[in-house]
Amino acid sequence: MQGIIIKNISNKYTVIAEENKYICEARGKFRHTKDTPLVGDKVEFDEKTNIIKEIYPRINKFDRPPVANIYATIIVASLKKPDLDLYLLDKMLTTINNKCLKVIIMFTKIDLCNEDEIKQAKNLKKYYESLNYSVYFNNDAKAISTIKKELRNKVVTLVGQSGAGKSTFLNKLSPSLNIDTHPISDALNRGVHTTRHTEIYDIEGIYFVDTPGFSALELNMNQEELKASFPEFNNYLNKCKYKDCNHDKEEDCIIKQMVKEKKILESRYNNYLSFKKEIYESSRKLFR
Ligand SMILES: Nc1nc2c(ncn2[C@@H]2O[C@H](COP(=O)(O)OP(=O)(O)O)[C@@H](O)[C@H]2O)c(=O)[nH]1
Ligand SMILES: [Mg+2]
Ligand SMILES: [Zn+2]
Repeated sequence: MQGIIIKNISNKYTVIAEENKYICEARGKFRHTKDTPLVGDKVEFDEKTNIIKEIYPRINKFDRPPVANIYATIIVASLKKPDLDLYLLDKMLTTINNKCLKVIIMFTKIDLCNEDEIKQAKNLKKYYESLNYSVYFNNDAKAISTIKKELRNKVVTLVGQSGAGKSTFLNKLSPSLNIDTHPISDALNRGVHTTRHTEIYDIEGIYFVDTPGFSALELNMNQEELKASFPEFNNYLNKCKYKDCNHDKEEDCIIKQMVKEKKILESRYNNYLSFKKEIYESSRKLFR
């Protein structure tokens, strides 16, 4: 039988298959291959002995939290309360990089914006869409139904600052859920996250990974990977004076030129420079 692992507590795997749950174990061959099953894995198991026999090839694998096959990440970013933080948004995009097949940006609280801010938000939507991300506003009912259709039967994760509107979004997907939502002040006062096990919840046929660990944003990459995580740079591959241009202090850099011409968003470029510095500094720490 085929199923998806939705929970792992002390190597007792809860597998969901045709709406039923089975508590399975992995024995024998997985001990030798080091390749132990992960939450998110699609597996073949014996429904009589409850033994996992096979792990299907993964589309990706994350270490913290340990989870596999995340098809999409939904980034919830509020425009107000808390104010839009483009550094954080770009950092999340870079961290996710190309690991997921799909990235969705969900802007919230446009109802709290003034006219100028709405205009700016719409321009941002267009820009990020040009980078091949799906971008929606959370008050768009059509967006909710599109997302429901697109993510059906997929493993999905939801990230974003505390107070951004993640719980509110889940309630919109499935009104019967009734998850607690908190104004920011409350959210901040709820204390530190306690570590929990990773678990997947089926919400309207979408498998949401509940992942406290995903809030730790580490730029675990080298400078080349950083560059590659900015899709807008790829449009100008090899057009700088130096083939391995870092688009920083170099002269005749097409990327800097495009920022001047407003073809590349200045905030994106500045965030790129910040990430570049952060990666450089953490690598220096490593070798000290
Ligand atoms: N005005 C407005 N408030 C919202 C919106 N989305 C969420 N909120 C409010 O923002 C607060 C934080 O939302 P919540 O879903 O708990 O955020 P979470 O911490 O990301 O789960 C709550 O008081 C929500 O009612 C929105 O689109 N507009
Ligand atoms: Mg919440
Ligand atoms: Zn350059």
